[in-house]
Amino acid sequence: MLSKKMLDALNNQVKNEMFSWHLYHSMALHFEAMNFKGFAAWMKAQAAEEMGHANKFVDFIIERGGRVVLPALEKPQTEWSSHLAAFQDAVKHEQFITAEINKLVDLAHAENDHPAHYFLGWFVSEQVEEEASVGEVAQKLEMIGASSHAIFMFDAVLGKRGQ
Ligand code: OFO
Repeated sequence: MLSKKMLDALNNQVKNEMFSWHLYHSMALHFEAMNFKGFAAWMKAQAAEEMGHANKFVDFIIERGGRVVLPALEKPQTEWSSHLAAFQDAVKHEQFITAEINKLVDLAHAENDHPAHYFLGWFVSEQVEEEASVGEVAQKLEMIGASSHAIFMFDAVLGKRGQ
């Protein structure tokens, strides 16, 4: 059985992961609007992963006998000044999510909740990968700078994600 504190914190993480989906979907639609199909496909794949994360939390809460309460989601940003600006926001967002996961781990420890602690281990590793993947794209965009030729080539590369 989950403690009330743990249940509320896990429900809050469902909200965080759903907002990640919302934000990355919004970025995908921004790229779609500019006809950068590769950037859009990359972000759609990222958004789909986020809904997968939210569902992992949902399933865990249900398995532990808790009640999932779906949240209202904040309206995400809809436009970015550049490809780099969008990915820099994604990096900041992943750093925020990492901090939230770390807080959950601390809470699981404080509540002596071993199943939650074990469950959250997957997310601790996943956040290393999440920060690395958005960080890698942001770093490459920094190197590309204002070269539109390179951006078009990179669009084709990013479109291969998940193929
Ligand atoms: Fe769910 O890892 Fe990104 O936000």
